[in-house]
Amino acid sequence: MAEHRYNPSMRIDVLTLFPGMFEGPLTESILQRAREQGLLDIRFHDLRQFGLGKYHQVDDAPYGGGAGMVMRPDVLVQAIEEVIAEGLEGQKGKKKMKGPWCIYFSPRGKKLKQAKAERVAKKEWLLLLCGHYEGIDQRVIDGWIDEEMSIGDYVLTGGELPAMVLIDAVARQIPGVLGKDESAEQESFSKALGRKKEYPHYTRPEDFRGMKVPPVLLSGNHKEIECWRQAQVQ
Ligand code: 4G1
Repeated sequence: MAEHRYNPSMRIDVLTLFPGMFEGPLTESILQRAREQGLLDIRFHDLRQFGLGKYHQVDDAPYGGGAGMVMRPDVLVQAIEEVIAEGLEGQKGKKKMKGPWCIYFSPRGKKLKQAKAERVAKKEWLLLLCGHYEGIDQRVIDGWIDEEMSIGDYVLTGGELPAMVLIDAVARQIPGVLGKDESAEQESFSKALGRKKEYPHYTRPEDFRGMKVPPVLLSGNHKEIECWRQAQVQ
């Protein structure tokens, strides 16, 4: 019997100089299962392949001087446009899809929060651009990027880890990616406690090296347990 369940899935194209960095985190556990189930279609594109000349140059010195290198706009836009064209090509015959929502990870972007992850999860196609060196030419951001996003205030070597953080946060919002139990837990969690902090967790054994589980959690009184947890997140 055909189960009556719609099958929303998300396509994510990642443009990066280091596609190998994504291998571990996205091929294990929940994300790998989601990819195998066809809920997540993630493709990596090596920016080096779009580089110029014999050495596939992707960066150049900054106008105005200063340290470091900047990623060239011609290389980046060539890559962006090819990836979009290829994606639209693959859609022929199927449902018409808008172009991707293009995100560039940068310390100048707005900070990623849960509400943002939930909004981004509603898109059906994301293009994630990972910067390196000092970043990318501003004209790419002005002309091709829909959203500049940061994961926090610290110095990183590139946008790959931020991209993985976003993929993880977004993927678990896609219906079917989490198991029934996991998503039920998530729902009751957000209903009862809002999107605040988590409460402390305990599991067996009840007494671990003299450290006891708070008695209220063993009481079986769901009202009181809820009350205790609520108090812990304030
Ligand atoms: C100035 C941090 C530079 C860094 C000030 C969070 C950081 C992308 C992020 C940098 C990056 C601060 C992020 C810095 C990031 C181009 C490639 C920029 C690496 C780059 C606070 C290096 N969230 N950093 N510059 O880290 O991409 O998304």
